[in-house]
Amino acid sequence: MNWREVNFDGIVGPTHNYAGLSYGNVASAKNQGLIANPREGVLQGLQKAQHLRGLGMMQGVLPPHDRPHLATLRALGFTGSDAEMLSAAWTSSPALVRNLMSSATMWTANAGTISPSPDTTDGKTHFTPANLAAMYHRSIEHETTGKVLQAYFPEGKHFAHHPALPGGTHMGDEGAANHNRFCTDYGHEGVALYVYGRSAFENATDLTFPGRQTLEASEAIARQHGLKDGRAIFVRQNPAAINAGAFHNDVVAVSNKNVFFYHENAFEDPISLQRELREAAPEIDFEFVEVPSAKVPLCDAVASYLFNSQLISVPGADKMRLILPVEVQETASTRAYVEDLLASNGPVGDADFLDVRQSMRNGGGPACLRLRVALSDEQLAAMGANAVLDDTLVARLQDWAGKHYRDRVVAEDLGDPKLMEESFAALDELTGILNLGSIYDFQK
Ligand code: SUG
Repeated sequence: MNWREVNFDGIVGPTHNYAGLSYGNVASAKNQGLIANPREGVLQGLQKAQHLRGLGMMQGVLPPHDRPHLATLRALGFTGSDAEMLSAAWTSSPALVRNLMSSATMWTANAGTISPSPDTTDGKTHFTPANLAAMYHRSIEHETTGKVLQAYFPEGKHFAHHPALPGGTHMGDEGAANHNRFCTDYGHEGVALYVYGRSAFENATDLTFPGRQTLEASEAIARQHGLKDGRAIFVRQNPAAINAGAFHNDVVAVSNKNVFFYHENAFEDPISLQRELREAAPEIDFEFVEVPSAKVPLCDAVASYLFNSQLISVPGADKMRLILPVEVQETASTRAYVEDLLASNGPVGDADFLDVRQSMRNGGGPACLRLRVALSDEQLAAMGANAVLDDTLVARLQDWAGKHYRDRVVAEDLGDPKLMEESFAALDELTGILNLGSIYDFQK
């Protein structure tokens, strides 16, 4: 049976803006207050997806969530019509509204953790939406994410769904951004590497920025997904990397199949980690590409997002390919490193540099924008919704964005009921295009 890894990219939402909401995320803080262009953002995302399709990859999309999040407004005691609630909230706390208007659901690497069926004891693919408890604006995502994932991958013979972990920041879980799956091929049994920032019940005095993911949360995910014995490894992210702005591990590391591409400072003891991985999965012929600080200082890795790239196996190609943000080309150390890497006759043979600047300014590179799902032919056929891109769907999405999206959103717009109405109209039409049914609160 044929297997492939499908990338599901988050569609940039109509309220995309730069509110500086993510403490510890260098780009989010630096770009607070910039004028955002949601229409350009959505088109940049679709262009990236088209680029991957052009290489022969299968590519899906995930919808933005409804913002403002009316359920949260109601839960916080606001009453009346949607517009009345928004206006009252804006008067009471513009900061609250900024959080409830965020388009952060575009970064679908944080949507959830997925354990493909070859790795689990019951032979099903397991999904847990991430609770994203560390950041208020993201903690409101998991319920809708769960609904979307269930619509795409119906519970039953092939797919099993779990609710997001309870327990707030103690059980902080940021999804696939802190999870790597190694394997020989997508349909073979893999080994999972969970990367956490701190322990739930200890005070991490070595962290200046939040360690969003806890060890206990990672263990709970592995447990509830029923991973096969000995096939889950847990490692702490180097506190130095978190303190330098690597708020998720995928800012300093990326993997595909047997290859692990990471910064020297991503983990405290990479040699032990390599040994552990080899011992856990002796059948996998691991290739570790460790990037030394002497060539790429950690600050350049964080600023350029060298590691927040997609490392992909293009059908028919001998070597893997990196999909990088253009910022890597614009940073001297990372540009030179990629040139050396391609010339080194290692596992990576090609690199493409793409413009996803609307997302990058909020700390979201190519890898943040996608959720990977390994699927067999049979599983692919069992999918619901209409979310795997073909030329027709891409054209419809481009038209849809052109029709509904603004090319300018600033902080003052976020309390404007007109932006809310436009956004809801866009999402209402999108659920029809993606054949999703009614998944949003405003559709009730
Ligand atoms: O959670 N930025 C996101 C970026 C997520 C990137 N994802 C991965 N690394 N996988 C975050 O910090 C900024 C929103 C703002 O400031 O308006 C934001 O939420």
